[in-house]
Amino acid sequence: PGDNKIIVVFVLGGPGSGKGTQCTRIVENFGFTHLSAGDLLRAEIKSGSENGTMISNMIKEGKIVPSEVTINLLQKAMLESGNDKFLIDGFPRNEENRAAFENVTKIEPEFVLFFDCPEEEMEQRLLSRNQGRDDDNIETIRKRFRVFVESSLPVVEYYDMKGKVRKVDALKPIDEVFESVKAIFAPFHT
Ligand code: UP5
Ligand code: MG
Repeated sequence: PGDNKIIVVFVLGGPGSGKGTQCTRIVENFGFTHLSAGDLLRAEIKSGSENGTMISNMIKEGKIVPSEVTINLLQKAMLESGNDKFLIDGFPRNEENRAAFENVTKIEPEFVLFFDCPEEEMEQRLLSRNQGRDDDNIETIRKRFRVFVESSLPVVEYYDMKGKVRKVDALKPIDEVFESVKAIFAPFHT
């Protein structure tokens, strides 16, 4: 911190592990801008863009949207924010997302915040969330879990090999999870 460098933290973890919930708390305490790739994609559907139908169909199937779509949305949001510290939540979700983001932006993440949570707990959380998300039904939830294990966990492993993963036990209550998160973000205190 201190110079003009852009700081990116990737926030990863299974569906319902608490990424969005904890990002909100981090923003309140550490001056980051929160960019949820899923929220940006859902906003793109609502805006009536030409990609909307394709994105909507992929989200309903728990599939990963082509990286150029997601990266465009992320880059636009980064520019519009005027900030230089970002929490990128729910991205990169596969090896192709990761490589494309690096190639296009030339940005390497500072670290990866990884929320570790058992599937049974995540399933309960998603089924009781009631925010009307098209993908919060048991069929789509099972597909999301599969894609997470097969495509997204390898990205976490890639960064773990580089010593960049900060793993948090996400099974605990929200306040206790945030205590662990706070310790990791202490160097960014403003
Ligand atoms: N909750 C949170 N923390 C809790 C705790 N410690 N104890 C008890 N309850 C807790 O939390 C989920 C629910 O659990 C909430 O009700 C919360 O109160 C409670 P939340 O913080 O929303 O969890 P989060 O990890 O953000 O769950 P989310 O469902 O958003 O994760 P996903 O990764 O599934 O969803 P995302 O929006 O990132 O992606 C959705 C879809 O978009 C993907 O499946 C994919 O199709 C597409 N997508 C792409 O294609 N590319 C991308 O780059 C990103 C998304
Ligand atoms: Mg989320």
